[in-house]
Amino acid sequence: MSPLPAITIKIVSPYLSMEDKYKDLVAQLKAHEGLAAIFGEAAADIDAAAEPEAIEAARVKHLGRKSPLSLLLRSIPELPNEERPVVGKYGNQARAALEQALADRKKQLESGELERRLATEQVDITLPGEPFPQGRLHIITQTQWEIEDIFAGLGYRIAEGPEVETDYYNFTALNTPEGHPARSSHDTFFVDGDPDVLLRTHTSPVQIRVMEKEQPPIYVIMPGRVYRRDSDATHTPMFHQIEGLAVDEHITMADLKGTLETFVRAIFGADRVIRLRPHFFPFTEPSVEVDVSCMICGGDGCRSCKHSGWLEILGAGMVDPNVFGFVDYEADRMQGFAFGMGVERIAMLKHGMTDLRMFYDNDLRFIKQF
Ligand code: 2NM
Repeated sequence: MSPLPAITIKIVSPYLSMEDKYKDLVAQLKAHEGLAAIFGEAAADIDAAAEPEAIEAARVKHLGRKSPLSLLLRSIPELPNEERPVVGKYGNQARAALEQALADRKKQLESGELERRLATEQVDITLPGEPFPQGRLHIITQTQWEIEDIFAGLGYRIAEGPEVETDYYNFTALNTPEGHPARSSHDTFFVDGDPDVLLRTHTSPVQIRVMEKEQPPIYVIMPGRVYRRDSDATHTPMFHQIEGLAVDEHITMADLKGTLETFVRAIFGADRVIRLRPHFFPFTEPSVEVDVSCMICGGDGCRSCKHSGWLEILGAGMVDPNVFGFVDYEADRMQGFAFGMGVERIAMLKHGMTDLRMFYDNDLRFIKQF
């Protein structure tokens, strides 16, 4: 395809000579030979003036105190009777016309530089404009979406819920009894000092809300912001979690393990392996912590994995029958697994980061790398 031709913009402003511009006056001035000659000479100088200095010189020469026109006008009282009205009338008209012409010419010259450029330079309006700075998704959003895509591919739906929760959804229905350390104001942000209203400390309350509304089979993941009273190199008071829940009649721990292995290989690479270690969570029984073989040293041991070859990446377990009791599921017919992970931690491991706080410094040198 041949390029579009450049579009040329020309502004044409033809210069009207004094003779053309003051046709009528020139005709009338013929009534007085001297006056016609004076005007003709002045007009020729103005037409010829090509810079501001020449205009000023023409003004002094033709309108100054000692100019022929001024002298003629001043001599009116001494003129013969028949000449006086003619010179008086047309002389003043000639002076006004010359003053006007000088001003016009000056203005025209001042815009001359622009005129010259407009006449000689081309403006190609088909050239691309200044590019806008392009934004991007924050690395946490990118990572969250990547995790969501993997589970969407396994048939999971996404569920969301409120960040301001009640004690019931955040703790009680999750089998976290009163007096449990997680419930203390040491770890939890309470809203307006109300012990019943708080910022959710995990996205698990959304799972309770989903189970209250829907019957199994249930396959959902819950991404979102969560809040804990913690702040150092590995903890920020707000962070992102993705939890998952699968409830059906014959779900086993083998399903959990296979699901998590599939997930881990999708996000960290096909040659990763996982290991499950016994753990405790109030809402699952049994509970496990899940490690992935270190993707930095391949499992041989390095600084990132503290020379163990393993990195902890999530918590999981089989949903405690007590939790099913809170949502009126038939606990003896239903089985399910649940898991939870921190999006920041996954992003840090994927990108070899060491300080969690970089996510929220909003330093563009960091943000733009992803
Ligand atoms: C985790 C680890 C293990 C979990 C359990 C449930 C529910 F609602 F089914 F009981 N929600 N989330 C769970 C289990 C979360 O996060 C580290």
